[in-house]
Amino acid sequence: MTLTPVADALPAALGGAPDLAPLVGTGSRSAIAGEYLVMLKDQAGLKAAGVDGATSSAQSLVASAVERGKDAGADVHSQFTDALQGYSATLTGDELKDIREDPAVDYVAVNQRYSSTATSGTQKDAEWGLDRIDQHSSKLNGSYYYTNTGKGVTAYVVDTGIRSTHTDFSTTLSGAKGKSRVSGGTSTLGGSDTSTEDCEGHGTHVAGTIGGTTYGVAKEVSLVPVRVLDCEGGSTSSIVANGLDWIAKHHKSGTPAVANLSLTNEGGADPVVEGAVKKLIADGVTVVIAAGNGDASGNGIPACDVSPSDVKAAIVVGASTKTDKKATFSNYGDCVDVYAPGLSIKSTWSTGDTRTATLSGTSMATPHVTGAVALYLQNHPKATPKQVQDAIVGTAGENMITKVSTKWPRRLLFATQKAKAPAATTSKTSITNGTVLRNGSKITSPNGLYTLAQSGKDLTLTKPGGRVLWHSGRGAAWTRMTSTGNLVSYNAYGRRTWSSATGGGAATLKVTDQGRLTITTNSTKKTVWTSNKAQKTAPAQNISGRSTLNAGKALYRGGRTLRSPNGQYSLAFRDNGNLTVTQTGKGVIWSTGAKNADWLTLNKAGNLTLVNSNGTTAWTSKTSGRGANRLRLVSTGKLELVKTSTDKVIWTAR
Ligand SMILES: [Ca+2]
Ligand SMILES: [Ca+2]
Repeated sequence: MTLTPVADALPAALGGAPDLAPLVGTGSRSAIAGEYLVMLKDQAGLKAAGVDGATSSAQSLVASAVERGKDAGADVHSQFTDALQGYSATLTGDELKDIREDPAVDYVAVNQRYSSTATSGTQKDAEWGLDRIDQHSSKLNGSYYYTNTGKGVTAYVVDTGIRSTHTDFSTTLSGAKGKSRVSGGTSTLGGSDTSTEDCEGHGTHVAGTIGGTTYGVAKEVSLVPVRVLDCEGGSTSSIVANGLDWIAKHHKSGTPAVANLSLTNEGGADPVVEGAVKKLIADGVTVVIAAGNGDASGNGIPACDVSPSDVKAAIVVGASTKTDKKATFSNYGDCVDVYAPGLSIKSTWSTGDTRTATLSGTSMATPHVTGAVALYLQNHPKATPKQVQDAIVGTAGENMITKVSTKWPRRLLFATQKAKAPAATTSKTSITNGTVLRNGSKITSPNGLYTLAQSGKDLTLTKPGGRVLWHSGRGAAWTRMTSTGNLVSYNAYGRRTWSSATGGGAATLKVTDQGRLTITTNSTKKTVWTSNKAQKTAPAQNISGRSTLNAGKALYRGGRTLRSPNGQYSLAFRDNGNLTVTQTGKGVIWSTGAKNADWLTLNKAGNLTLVNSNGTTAWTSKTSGRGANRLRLVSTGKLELVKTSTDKVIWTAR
């Protein structure tokens, strides 16, 4: 992206209202509606504006600015950290205003053009289907932004054939005439009808949405026609199965490929076609299938009731409208992995090399997903069909589609693939701004009693013995403290799965000695969020005395142990909650049995107790008021409570 012309056009007079960063380029004829470049001040400017961390690296300054932009609602596309510092984003009017109030922002420029040589770009005047799948917000901005083009990926179009000479398959991204990206293929219609050209139109339309230069999601994908539908769009199970079989033979193992099946058999189960689909998936080809267009009167029915959309290992696609509703005709239900635009979709047509047609159907939704799969496979060429399906489902916007019962999946395709986990925290006890807790890692309270762990299942706070005090309940790949003080869990594709819903400034997450998570602002040290009720404060852990525990001190469950002076015996409060005396070579010689407790302490009253962090006592020596002030493990293996002033033994464990 070239930014230099923008910087030249920066007279101070262009500044908006006081305290708003200038907005430039609004009058340009090549302006892309809703797309902006947010440029940051240089270090001197940041210092003058009193921005926190003004002397940080360009990377971290840009990362914080991006985070603030995202918090304002920006769909961020790319970041610049070299010659210029800033990022590009899709913004609504309100989001733009919020971002212009950021003191770190130097100016905001309207995005005006894209490089034709780059593999990423922004298509102006994109069809609404393309426009919709590059953004989370339902408010369309007229453009389609892409980071990939599907180059090197093969898309098999199992359909009526493809008009290979259509210009949308041969025009390059820079607008020049190139070689058609439609090549090879087969017809399994039988007899003398061996052409892979399209005498119906449907296949050309579908291929255009997958990979046309203007109408396509993946603008440089290779398109291979597998003609199984005749000039009237009809076929049979054996013709379709033969087509799928041909793909399995044609496909080179280990090369990225996807098959588009914008076809359905509303008669129900079809073991022949379903078997061929499963075989193709087992062969490593991702299969994307239309959910189907409802019953005879055009009302959607469960996709699990029709074939082959009942194949779970395939990615099954329902159709959505411009306002994110399920299209009336679209099938729905458990078998629908994702919805994609499928109403009034304009694409290439078979009756001429520049002809187009506008059609509706799950047939039109499916190629949007196939195109998105090609974009994904370009970055992950070795991904299995299962991994591809997980990525498409994981990236899609959850619960976006209305007019579908909330008991069914309601995801909307999101075609941009961009998430990368940020740096992991190096702290053992806290998470600060910009750092994350990754899957499989943990932080612990300073006293060592409480642990916060990130797993694929969720974020979980536990006490010794793995007993859960709190959990987020949402699966995540990592959890991050944002620059504005919001603790957010993300799935592996960068989609938010949970947040503390806090914010307002930099903050720190800690696991406290009282067994709770707290988010405290860095500036005022105010606690803005806690996970659960605080536990009782544990007595300090016994750190002196190799074989003794003094009154007021504690041994933590799973923590430090005592050893007899001769080293033959040890006292441990084990992970499973059992207080035991063990003799070397012989094993356990005394125990309390498993107790629901977190620490062992000799309290001020002289009573040895096992205490639960919720405050209840799980076990006691029943020696209150008898003056015991020290527990000792002697060389005979006896555990004794003594009164140190007289050395009188008050109690002995048996
Ligand atoms: Ca858009
Ligand atoms: Ca599926």
